[in-house]
Amino acid sequence: MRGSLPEDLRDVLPHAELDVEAALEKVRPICDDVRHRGAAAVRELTARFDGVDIASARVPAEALERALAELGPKVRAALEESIRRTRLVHRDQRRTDVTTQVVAGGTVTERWVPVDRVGLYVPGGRAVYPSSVVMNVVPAQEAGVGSLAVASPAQKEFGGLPHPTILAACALLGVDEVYSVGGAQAVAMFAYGTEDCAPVTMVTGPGNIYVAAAKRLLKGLIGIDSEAGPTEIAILADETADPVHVAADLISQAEHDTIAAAVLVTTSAELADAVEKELPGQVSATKHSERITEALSGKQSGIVLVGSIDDGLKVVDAYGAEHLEIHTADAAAVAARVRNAGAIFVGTYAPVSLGDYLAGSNHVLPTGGCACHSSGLSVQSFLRGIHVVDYSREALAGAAAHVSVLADAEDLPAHGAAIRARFDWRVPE
Ligand code: HSO
Ligand code: ZN
Repeated sequence: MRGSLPEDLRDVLPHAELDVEAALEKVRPICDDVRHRGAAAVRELTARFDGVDIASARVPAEALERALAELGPKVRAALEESIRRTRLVHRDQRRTDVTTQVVAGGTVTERWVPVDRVGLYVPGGRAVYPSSVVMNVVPAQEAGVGSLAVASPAQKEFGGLPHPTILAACALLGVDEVYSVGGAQAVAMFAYGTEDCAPVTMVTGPGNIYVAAAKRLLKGLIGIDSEAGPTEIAILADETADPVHVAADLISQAEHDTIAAAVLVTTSAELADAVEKELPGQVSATKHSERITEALSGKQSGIVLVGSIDDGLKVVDAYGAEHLEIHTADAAAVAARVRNAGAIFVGTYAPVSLGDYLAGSNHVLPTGGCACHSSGLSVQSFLRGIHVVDYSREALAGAAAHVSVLADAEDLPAHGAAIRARFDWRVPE
């Protein structure tokens, strides 16, 4: 697909759509069942959906130790380096409390407090991503969350345990509370708690449409991160871009899903031609070529030719991609002008694959245009900023008249009275 810049930018670059609303009806009875029957419901639902009989949902400590002992040394070294770099970046995201002296004797402090307990969902099946365990656990730990549990679907081929690489990643991160439960029932188990699992205050992590629906349904009772949709890569490029790198990066994210979006926005018709020529060879040489071909030919993927980098920036800002790569002359300066993206990758040596595993950045990012209003997962996601108000008698006296006036203006006289009660029921001079 090719096109030039249309009038209404919202019509360009359609995002893949997930009908989470439709899944809500299926998920509601599952969540209710877990709410009312606890662990027994979790066990039955696991037998029904995953075809495995689990005596207990809790993964024993020995299974975690065994998975770590059996993890290949190269994967272990790579995961350790990923954890180290991700920790470096997220440690710098910690917040310090700030106290503002509003008037003499009157301060407001913003105190940053981590949520008490987090449940992290890790998908099973086709998407076994130990890297996502790192990207969810590290920010929670660096935020100071005291209690962290992981749930991942029971796998028949692993005797009802989650995938061993997931278990090994948990062990490397020091997470010892792991459950072999997947789907909506895992989110419900976290939200309501069962005999096996204490309730959590927040659930994060990607999952299929039923996991997303359960998170939407139970939001409010629990906090959630943003709903993860199919992955997206947009590349803004000019004639200086290398078509081999551009094609490889489009393919790398198309590899995730048949409905993944890969979009090239370029000022150069020559580059567009070269990328189109380059793609088939690279696609057929790679393992998941069928999935990738479907993703690249879907209506959510394509090439947009623009007349200038300014127009290109308008397009990528309207799109708000989960991942945005900049392959242009003076890429850093162009990147600095981008307003909407989940994460920005500057120049040819910062591909999205680096960010997926080892840049130190987080790969849990807003999709479906949510980058226009939301951020990726970070330490901040697990913190609450609590205002602590501390006023002396004199400082309150100085505010009393204004409070009374505003309270009366809102027809809430008891608000003003609560102040006057401290000053013999009069507004202090
Ligand atoms: N690109 C994915 C994350 C991921 N890639 C995990 C590889 N493993 C969504 O940001
Ligand atoms: Zn990826």
